[in-house]
Amino acid sequence: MKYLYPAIEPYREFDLKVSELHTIHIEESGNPNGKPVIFLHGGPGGGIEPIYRQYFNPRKWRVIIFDQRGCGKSTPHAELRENTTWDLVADIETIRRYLDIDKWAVFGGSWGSTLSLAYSQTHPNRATELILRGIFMLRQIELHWFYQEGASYIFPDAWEKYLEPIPENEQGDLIEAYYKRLTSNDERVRIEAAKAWSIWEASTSKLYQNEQSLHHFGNPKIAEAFARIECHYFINRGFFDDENQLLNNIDKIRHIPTVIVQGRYDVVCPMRSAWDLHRAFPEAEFIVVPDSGHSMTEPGIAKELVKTTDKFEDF
Ligand code: STX
Repeated sequence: MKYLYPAIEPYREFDLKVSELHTIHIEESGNPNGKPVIFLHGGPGGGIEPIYRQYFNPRKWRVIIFDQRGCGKSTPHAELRENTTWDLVADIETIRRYLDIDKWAVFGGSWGSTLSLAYSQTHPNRATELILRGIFMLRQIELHWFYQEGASYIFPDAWEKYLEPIPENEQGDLIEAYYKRLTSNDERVRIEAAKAWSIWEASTSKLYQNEQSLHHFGNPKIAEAFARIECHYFINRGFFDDENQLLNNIDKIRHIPTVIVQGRYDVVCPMRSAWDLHRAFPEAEFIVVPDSGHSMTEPGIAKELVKTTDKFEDF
């Protein structure tokens, strides 16, 4: 990956108890005295991947990444109780206070963009900048497109495999049908559904598919957290009061320097949402990458993201 910084290890890792039930895993990498940035991963339920550290100049940034509730090294694994958007927003503040940070840059793609918007709209004076990629606002049109009908026309081959665990008479509401299986007491049922759900997302994320990410989400533990947590958030409409909550509250964050990076051929989070955000937030720099899909590892997306973090690297 020619645009990314070299692979690094965290200089510190720790666990933080955030509720009676949940403990989250947090890592810091780069420069301990650098400019702080909080990295919000995707899914929800995707967990930390080491490559996330490589989007930041390690001499300049103090990179804070955590596994959101129930995924990665956070415990209990794949837990859905006490797991909502607003719990995660509260966790981000808990981490910030724990690390004695006043303000930080907020970086998030896909579900990470959803959470970045929810966090910054709740705490509008904590983000120095917002770097948002592959915009997802968890509206019904977005869920319907990817999990019910739309993306299916572009990836009919992968779609067949996504349909496999669901009998025809339940295919009218696939999120509902999946939720039933992902919350089953029968582990075999749960894991079969989790793998099919996760592989659908992995199969559609890049212009050129790669075996590695399919393999990653074929791992039963990783797939279980990803699919269960995503489906739980979607069944609950992201725990928003209103379908358009993130757009309706945009005025709360229009003072924050913001960059939006979007792949033109993003099939998971189609550009319609980035466009709606750009229209509502015209001050934000809007970068459309003409030859990219959804994944942050798409070369054109990686290049623009690193260019953006470089631009914001000084206090
Ligand atoms: N989910 C979009 C999302 O946040 C609807 C997402 N998609 N893939 C990912 O996240 C991983 C990068 C975690 C694979």
